[in-house]
Amino acid sequence: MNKFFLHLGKQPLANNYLKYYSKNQVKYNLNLFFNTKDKLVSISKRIPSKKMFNNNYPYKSSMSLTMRRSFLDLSKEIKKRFNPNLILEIGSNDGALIKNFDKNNAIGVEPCSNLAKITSNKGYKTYNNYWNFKLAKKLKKNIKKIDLIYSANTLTHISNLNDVFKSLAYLMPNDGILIIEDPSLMECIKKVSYDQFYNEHIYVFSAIAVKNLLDKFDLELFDINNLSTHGGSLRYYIKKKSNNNVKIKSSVKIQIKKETKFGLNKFTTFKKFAIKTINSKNSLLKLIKKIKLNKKIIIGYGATAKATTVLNYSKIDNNHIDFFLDTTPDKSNKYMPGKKIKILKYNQNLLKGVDYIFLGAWNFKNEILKKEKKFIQKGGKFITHIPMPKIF
Ligand code: DWN
Repeated sequence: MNKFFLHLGKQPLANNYLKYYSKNQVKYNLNLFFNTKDKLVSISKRIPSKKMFNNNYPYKSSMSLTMRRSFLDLSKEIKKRFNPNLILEIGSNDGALIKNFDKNNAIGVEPCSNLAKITSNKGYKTYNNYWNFKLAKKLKKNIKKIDLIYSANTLTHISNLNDVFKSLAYLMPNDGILIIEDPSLMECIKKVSYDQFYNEHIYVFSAIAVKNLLDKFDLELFDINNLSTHGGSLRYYIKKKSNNNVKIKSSVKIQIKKETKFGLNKFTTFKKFAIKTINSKNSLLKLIKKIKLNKKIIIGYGATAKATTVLNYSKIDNNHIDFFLDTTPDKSNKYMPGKKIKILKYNQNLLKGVDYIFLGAWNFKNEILKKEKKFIQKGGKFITHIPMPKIF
């Protein structure tokens, strides 16, 4: 049974950065639910994938040093630990992971054609498709053996999880390895990062929910790593239940025990999160309004999908934030979704005269603080809403 716990207002498509501001940009109700049976947390409104992931998806994983490093480290681990002949990445984006593999050893699947083009132009076989059973069948027919399947921040974007995991189990050989990586529900709740929810993020997974899903397809977890990326993520290592050659590590039991103790299997946890979220929204707006009373300049840093949720939910607009800075070329000179706040191409000179930076990309706080030492030395301050709104 799906139980409602939070309404995050009306939200535009989180990555729909418009060239010309329109106050009529389409918005959808963003409501969060907890399923008492399978323990999955999801949003209710499902937008057709084609509306979100098409030929002009702006987000590129390679835009941050943190993510480039994380993918490089993972590629080293995969080679050392599993030594696969062929890996398949679902949601290969701009190739931040597969570029660390030889062209003959890695294949991408990417529904956004602008991104798929990047990896195929570099010589990587890239299927410009959505992940589904039809594609899994095609791959099984065309490719001899895929030893390892990897997918980061992608499966949570696909509505039909039964089809997702059925397709994965079908394509995996008996000794195959599946690694998936997504924001951790426990970290999201702990940090009150309600901004992990937007129309693209249909689910935010816990290990408990992933285990329940895998059970249905005779798959099982054999290791879990906690990562600091995207505000705290989990990397799940999965095998077929019939494969007894891989040992199940204690990390699996430990994570599930931690999550159960924290209450991720209980609806009351999400009711408490909803109250904290409402308080966070109110105090962020109050904090920003107080700063503006003193005629100070606030800008945003990192025009993230997460920031779209925060701005539209907290009713923050161009009276509060002058502009956003972002390094992504496809976001430059466009407007934050749902808001008349312009995004400018990152240039350190644009920080002159700025008093406060609102951290849209709070998940890259360390990387950004390192880069903006000058701003800090000159007395510049940051605003964050994670875990609670504050200035630092
Ligand atoms: O799942 C998803 C995740 C992985 O990426 C997507 N559905 C969409 C996207 O979400 P996001 O926009 O919240 O992701 P990020 O990775 O937090 O976005 C960071 C943004 O900040 C990028 O647009 C790049 C920008 N940035 C910047 O301008 N300067 C980032 C850093 C580190 C910087 O120094």
